[in-house]
Amino acid sequence: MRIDVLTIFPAYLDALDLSLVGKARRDGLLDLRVHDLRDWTTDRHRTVDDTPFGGGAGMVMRPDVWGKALDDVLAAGTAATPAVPPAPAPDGSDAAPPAPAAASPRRVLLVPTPSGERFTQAMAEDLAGADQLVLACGRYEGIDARVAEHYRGALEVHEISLGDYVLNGGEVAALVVVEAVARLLPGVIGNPASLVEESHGAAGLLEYPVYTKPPVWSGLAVPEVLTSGDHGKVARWRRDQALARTAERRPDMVARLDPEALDRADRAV
Ligand code: 6GU
Repeated sequence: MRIDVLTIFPAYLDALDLSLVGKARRDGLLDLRVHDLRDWTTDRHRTVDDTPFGGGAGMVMRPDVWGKALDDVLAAGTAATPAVPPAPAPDGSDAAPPAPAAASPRRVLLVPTPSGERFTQAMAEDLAGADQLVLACGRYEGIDARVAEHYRGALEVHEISLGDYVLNGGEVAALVVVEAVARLLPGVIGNPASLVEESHGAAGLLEYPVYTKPPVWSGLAVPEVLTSGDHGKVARWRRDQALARTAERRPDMVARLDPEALDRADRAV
């Protein structure tokens, strides 16, 4: 997968050299490029913003600068993921059967904004299937609304929000999206089993509490069932804990559970 991040603060994304995402990049599983939006300005002051039409506080990011930047990174992404398979050798020496026509690459423009739709694990899972993600990080009062409108004609565009609070720009959201998506790419997480039981996974529940050594710490013992060796009992205890925790912390998630997916023991919790 290719991911392009456009920002006026490229250093914000330096953290993506670290940990699993950094390793995925070095292993060639993720082609992540961070660009300075000001590289597409043409004036001496490298201006990216201007005053809002209609008046009001703050500044708005100019659509012309964004348009040039986005056209360039989208064109580069198209070149990197050809829609048409390479032609066979002209002399027909390549005896291999013709490759099936490749599907056209799926490119998605993501615009982080507190007025966007909420970014979720389901969205991360969907985006992990794309060929190219472009994250357009706005600052100030946001990006001129014509930018999202213009690109909606040519590709998938999602304005996304992390939650109900206001940040100063889209960079933190770009970090969040890259990490949430990259860890789902094949080969990024050494043991894919660790993706199965996590919070916001298929079960629709928060994860159960976890424990490791020492068995007693600060006067607190690990729940006995976990050291019993009874795998059936452990599984039931974890399911109960996940249900109780979700009911307590996220009643909205319980309301969305499929009743068919609950068994009698679940209902007793
Ligand atoms: Cl994606 N951007 C900004 N600026 N603030 C936010 C947000 C995004 N999500 C929650 N608050």
